[in-house]
Amino acid sequence: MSLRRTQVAIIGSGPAGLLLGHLLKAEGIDCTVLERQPRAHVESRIRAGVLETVTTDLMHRLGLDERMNREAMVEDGFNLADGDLLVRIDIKALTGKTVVVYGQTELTRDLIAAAAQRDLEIVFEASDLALHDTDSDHPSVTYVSGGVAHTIECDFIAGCDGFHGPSRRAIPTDLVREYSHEYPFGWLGILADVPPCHDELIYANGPRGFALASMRSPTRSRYYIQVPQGESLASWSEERLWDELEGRFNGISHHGVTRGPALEMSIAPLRSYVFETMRHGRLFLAGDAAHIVPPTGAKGLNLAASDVTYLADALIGHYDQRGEAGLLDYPQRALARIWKSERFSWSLTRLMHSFPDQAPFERRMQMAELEYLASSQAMQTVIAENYIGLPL
Ligand code: RFL
Ligand code: PHB
Repeated sequence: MSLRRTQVAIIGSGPAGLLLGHLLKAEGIDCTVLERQPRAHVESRIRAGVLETVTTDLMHRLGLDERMNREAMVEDGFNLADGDLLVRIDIKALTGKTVVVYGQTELTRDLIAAAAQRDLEIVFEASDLALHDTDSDHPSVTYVSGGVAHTIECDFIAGCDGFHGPSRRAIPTDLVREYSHEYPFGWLGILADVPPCHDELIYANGPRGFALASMRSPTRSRYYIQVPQGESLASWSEERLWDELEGRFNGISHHGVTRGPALEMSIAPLRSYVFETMRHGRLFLAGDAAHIVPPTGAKGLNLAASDVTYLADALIGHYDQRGEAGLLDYPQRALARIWKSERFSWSLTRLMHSFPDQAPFERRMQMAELEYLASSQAMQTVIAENYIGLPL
């Protein structure tokens, strides 16, 4: 049994936990990151690809942007398609800003690699983690590592443990409100070392549902297609998936789909979810622990980044003796941005997917909306300013 103290115990080494740990450490605040999975598992999870400036700004602020500056692909625009209609949203012309393609995997690797140099402790393979006395002045976290039981006493706990972690569940149910919406489909993704079919992302709808052509680099592609809820990966051979992608993108993309062996294939469910509140005493939730957006619109990781920007400000303010207002206001500040991103992700999901019970009228509404979008700069600006990320 080991007992020690830190100022902030951070649960989870996803983007939220890692960014928060580095932000606090840079201000001399002592913290420890506790992660259930092995390092190799965390570093190889394939997830997000598109980063807003809210996320890239954090990497600049931390001085951990060297590889990102070199390797990230700057995107001046992206495309929305339906059948043969391809509408380019020129985000740079419409907003003056851009997004970048830099995989969550790469961001995570950069943050983990820098931890040792900056004395940020990350305990991987921390099992049986439990939170204690979160509503008191002396919260603590217990876990098991290397067969030894550990207790960390702290001032604050940051629950950055994703949708399935224990932090959210440590808040009494009579104090919370959950808002949840499930979609009747998931995304089947494939990653392959083949050149992208188009220079910019294409989100496509059509009679066969949604498909997304994305990328990680000029030689690595990431594609997704809509599959029914509960679909098994076993029913999709690589061959079948490439056939489907060719059918979807060969007519509208500049270069056409290039096939190649899958580096990864997986299915992710789609849901919208918000947990209010994000604070209980000295426990604060951030990122997927408190909210989920469907990946249409690429907001999940970027919301984790905005949450921890607010939370780091609040904790730094507390330790700088600037008072508790930041900590008390944290949920309200974070949720204001979260709900707007929830709205955007939900509306883009609704516009771009085939719903099993969709009436012909609703399908025509999708087509009419995209045709209107094609001719209206005002509509394009609405999409563009949401895509680059609303101001902090
Ligand atoms: P994470 O990344 O889920 O990290 C949580 C961490 O907590 C650990 N954990 C525990 N640790 C200790 N004890 C326990 N009991 C624990 N239980 C869990 C987990 O092992 C994990 O390491 O949450 P975080 O940090 O909030 O980050 C959120 C993002 O990962 C997520 O929102 C994005 O990946 C969402 N997302 C996208 N977001 C974007 O901004 N742009 C995109 O282009 C984008 N594309 C995507 C996506 C998510 C996808 N999937 C798979 C859901 C594409 C897909 C397909
Ligand atoms: C990705 O490249 O993984 C990606 C891009 C855009 C999204 C979702 C995922 O909206």
